[in-house]
Amino acid sequence: MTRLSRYFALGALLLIAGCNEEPSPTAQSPSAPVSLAKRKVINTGGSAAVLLQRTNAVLAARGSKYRVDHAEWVTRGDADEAGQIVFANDRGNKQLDFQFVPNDPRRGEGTEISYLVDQSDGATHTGTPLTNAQTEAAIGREMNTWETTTTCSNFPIIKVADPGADPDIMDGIVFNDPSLIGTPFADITHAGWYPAEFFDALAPDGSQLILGVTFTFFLSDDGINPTDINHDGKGDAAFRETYYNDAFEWGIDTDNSTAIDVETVALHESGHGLSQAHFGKVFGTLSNLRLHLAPDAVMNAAVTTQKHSLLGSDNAGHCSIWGNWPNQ
Ligand SMILES: [Ca+2]
Ligand SMILES: [Ca+2]
Ligand SMILES: [Ca+2]
Ligand SMILES: [Ca+2]
Ligand SMILES: [Zn+2]
Repeated sequence: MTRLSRYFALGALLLIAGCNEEPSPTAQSPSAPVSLAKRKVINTGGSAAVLLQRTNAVLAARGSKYRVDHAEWVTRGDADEAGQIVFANDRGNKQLDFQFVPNDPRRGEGTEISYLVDQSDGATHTGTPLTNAQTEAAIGREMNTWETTTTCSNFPIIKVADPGADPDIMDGIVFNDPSLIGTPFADITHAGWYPAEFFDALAPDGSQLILGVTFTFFLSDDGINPTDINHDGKGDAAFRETYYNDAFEWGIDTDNSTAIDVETVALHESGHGLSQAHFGKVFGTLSNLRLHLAPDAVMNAAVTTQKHSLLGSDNAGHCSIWGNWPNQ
């Protein structure tokens, strides 16, 4: 079966299952991990805003000191939609940026930025599968790219070893399972590869569009507004989580025409992890039904060619955020 027809088939199955609260097993991504494939997904009506609001209700009920602000996702350049940013709360034109605070005691002090790879969800299952070792190595390379090839910042980006305990929370919300609501151990968590259902909770046909999504969580005293303990006019970031779509085929050092290149997408998502937003304009071209993005950047809202290096605007965006961070 070709890649395209497989997605149409998957889409048709999801359509059939759409009115059934508990889809039949045949509607699940056939190769998804069994433990996740059997799980019931909350009904968001395909709305990320609904998901985010539900998330904050759950966090409030648990007495958490953090809330989710927004989700940012990236699509493929041959999708008919570009990536989006969706907010939990409509703050009107007062939408805030969120940035980490250096030496924030609530994040354990220090001026390094930490990341973690959830090794139990690092394998892929569509097409030629990848092992966790392969995806974790690609993530290590792109984190190193952010650490070593950006100008005007020189802080360490350190890897926290996977402790074995559940390091991510958003899967617990999507699968409506408190036992999957873990504890963040790093500033940036690469939460792993998740089945189609996870991405269909974000957008209609999300599993056919979204390659990866990053959620931004902020620290809050009142459960609504972010704190700003360093008075920089930016909400204080708590942590971020990135999820990758296992319904696509993934590869190592691929050109994104068939298998999606892990390092390219992870480099983009870690840009969000490091507080950058999408960059550039998106143009639709009717002649070939492809998106065009300009200027070309890792932080474009859609993924086209393989990118293992940062481009000018990616570095400039990084500098605008991290230029005043205490360097070591
Ligand atoms: Ca794990
Ligand atoms: Ca989890
Ligand atoms: Ca995970
Ligand atoms: Ca702040
Ligand atoms: Zn993005």
